[in-house]
Amino acid sequence: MSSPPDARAAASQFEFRGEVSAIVPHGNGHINDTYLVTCQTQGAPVRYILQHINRHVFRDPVAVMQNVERVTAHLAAQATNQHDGERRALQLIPTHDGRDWQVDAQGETWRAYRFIENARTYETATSTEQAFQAARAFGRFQQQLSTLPPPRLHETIPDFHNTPKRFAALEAAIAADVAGRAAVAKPEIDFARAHESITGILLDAGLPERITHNDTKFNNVLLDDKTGEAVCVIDLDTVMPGLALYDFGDMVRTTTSPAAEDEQDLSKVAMQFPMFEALVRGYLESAGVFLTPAERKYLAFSGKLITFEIGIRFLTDYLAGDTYFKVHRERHNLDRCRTQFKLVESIERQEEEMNRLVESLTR
Ligand code: ADP
Ligand code: GN1
Ligand code: MG
Repeated sequence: MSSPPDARAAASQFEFRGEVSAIVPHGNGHINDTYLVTCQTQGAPVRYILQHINRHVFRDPVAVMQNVERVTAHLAAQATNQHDGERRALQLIPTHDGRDWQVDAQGETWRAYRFIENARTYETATSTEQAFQAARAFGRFQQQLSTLPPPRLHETIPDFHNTPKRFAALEAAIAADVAGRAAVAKPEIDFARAHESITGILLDAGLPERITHNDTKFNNVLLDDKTGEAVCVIDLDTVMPGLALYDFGDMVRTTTSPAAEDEQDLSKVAMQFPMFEALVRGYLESAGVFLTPAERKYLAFSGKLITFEIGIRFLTDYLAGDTYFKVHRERHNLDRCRTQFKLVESIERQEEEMNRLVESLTR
């Protein structure tokens, strides 16, 4: 077993103001380790976010950080003349030797951001206004990055949203069944196989490549505590070339259902139509300026596809013995898979109506 990452040692390498007084784990991410760092200064305490990049998942942390440097700088440049500009883009804190990240003695990569105060993330959305805000912010994020100068961003995880490849990985995990779990997961495996035909639809639709976030979970946008406005899009490790619909699809997955991603009571999982409508309205308000007719046509479908895709990723990891996503209980990945597949069914039942709504809003 390797030792846990040493956050205290890592924190000592960054140009934080004042003395570090506390470092505590923060957030609910499945991949990286995030810490909230508090520093005592002569005035009010100052807070930072310190993150350790999971190099089992991100094989090239330097590529991740080069993308993050370019993306944060580009977004910050566009935020300068906006109200509240310094809260609108993540800001990296340099190390004592002037770098934007640090590699520690164990070869682990760390970075730090200014903590954006008076805002927070939520695991689930509770109002249409929240859904609207998130979608408009992720759409604006895509729009702002459409002017990022070359070169092309690194693909930090190749084929990240290649659903046919994700499906092939699932089949390989079923065949290997290394953890002896395929029998328990038979209903989910059957569900996945019954849906194989949808996996290639977006890739075959001839949609334009854009710069996309690729992890637009509702908990990856900070909402202002007072106004509820979306302040800042966070979690930039997977920003890379992709399809706009990967982002819209993941918003549908994480914003339209009132249930948590790992809810065990599946009766709580459902695609709520008013939330979908709010997402479409919010997204079109910002991304409407560049979306092509073909992209609009697949908005509803993308919700089904990305929900299915993350579902098969959870199922694959369950079968592989939980090596990718952090788990906190028995069958955690299977529970996550079940909520995704339940949501796919819910979307399927409403897909025609969702398409009609999109058509009426994009005419
Ligand atoms: P993960 O990849 O583990 O999901 P995130 O980058 O999303 O990591 O960060 C985890 C949580 O930390 C977020 O959900 C958010 O609540 C909080 N967070 C991250 N960055 C900031 C920041 N700059 N300011 C305030 N809160 C932040
Ligand atoms: C992971 O790191 P986090 O929790 O924001 C995953 C996403 C999944 C998500 C499912 C790099 O995101 O792709 O959609 O879990 N990130 C990576 O909740 O695999
Ligand atoms: Mg996150």
